[in-house]
Amino acid sequence: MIELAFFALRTTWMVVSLVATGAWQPAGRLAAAPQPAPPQARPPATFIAHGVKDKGIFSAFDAKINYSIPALPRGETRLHVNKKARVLVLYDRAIPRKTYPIALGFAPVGHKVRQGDGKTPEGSYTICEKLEKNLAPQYGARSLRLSYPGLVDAKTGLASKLIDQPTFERLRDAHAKGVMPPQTTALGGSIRIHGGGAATDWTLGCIALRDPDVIELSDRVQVGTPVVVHADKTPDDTDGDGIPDLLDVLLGALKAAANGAKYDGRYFAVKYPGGDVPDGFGVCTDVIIRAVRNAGIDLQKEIVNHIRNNRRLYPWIVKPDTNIDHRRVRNMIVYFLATYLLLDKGYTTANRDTYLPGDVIFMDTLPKAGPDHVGVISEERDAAGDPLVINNWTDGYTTRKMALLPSIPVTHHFRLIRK
Ligand SMILES: [Ca+2]
Repeated sequence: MIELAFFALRTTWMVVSLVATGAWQPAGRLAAAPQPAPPQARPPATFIAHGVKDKGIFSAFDAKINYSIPALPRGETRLHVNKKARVLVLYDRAIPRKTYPIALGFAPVGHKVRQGDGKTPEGSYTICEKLEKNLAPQYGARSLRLSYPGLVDAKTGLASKLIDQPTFERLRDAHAKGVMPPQTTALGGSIRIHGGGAATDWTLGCIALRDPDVIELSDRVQVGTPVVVHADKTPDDTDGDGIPDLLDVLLGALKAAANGAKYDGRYFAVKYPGGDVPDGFGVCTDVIIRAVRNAGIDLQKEIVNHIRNNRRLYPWIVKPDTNIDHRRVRNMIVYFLATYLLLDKGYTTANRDTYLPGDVIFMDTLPKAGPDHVGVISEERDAAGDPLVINNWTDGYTTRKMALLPSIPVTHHFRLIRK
């Protein structure tokens, strides 16, 4: 195996230091109306530490996975809520950075139509008020009020005679001015993202988070931040668990590191499709295969099909082999170049902030011999500020985070966004 020779050489060459390393919405009711206290229940065990139930690999490690996110550029974030999956996704521009578990109202299915219906509105809104202190206790640690009723809601309410023309005009004018729309019409109001807990659907139509989550979230949004609430979809979510693919890859890599597979370059016969070497073993490419599989994408099948349909791109393959072809760096990089967004071909202190958790990098561990190693950028940085790389280095190592940058040259930096 080509990789065997490379890794054996790498072991001797390696001189770098490797650090293992309902809210309370009164739902249109008057604020003075009786308000139930938030439940005391804690999130059930099915919620993993980072928050959202992840459909994917190595579920035994779900509860151990957690990560925090840095401060994000002000005014660039946006939120997406998937009601069915009970997931809120925080984006920095187009890039998902974290998911949070949420709770909804007592009637969680369907768009909010009128006050008191217990539903959470679906549509495009913005945050129109942000409160950090002196909150009613049921809001928990923070309150981010949404611009409900929106213009679409107002038009629908007018058409169905829920509201009259003057009320419609007050709503319309508020949206034209970009101020908080009237909150006490028949359409309901006071719809917020707030704290208080996410274990069960307990609000009157708001979106409730755990307090530590809503504090982190509130620090990264402002009045005017867009919020899209969807009934049952998250964009770019191949496996439909509500977690965008890019974050699923990061979580998969973190779980692979928690699993700590021992480096083992042997040839394994594996099933096809969906094949994997035994959980306790793997090489560098298996980290990527497992991480991407956490998004519901089978790189074995993808690469095997790509080889079948593009033999000229793989002239070194005489006889395709579903057991091993997808596990070779040389083949994986051809597939990645044809499929995913290549951001750059080198790592420097100048571009390191473009290296985001979940990005996949190919490396040249033997000087100028070409890419022979691959890993996933982690959420953690070393003392020098360089991101640690989740990888399976070579014989004697296990899958783990390591300080490879900037010592090991990066040949290709990919983000797993399809071209
Ligand atoms: Ca997903």
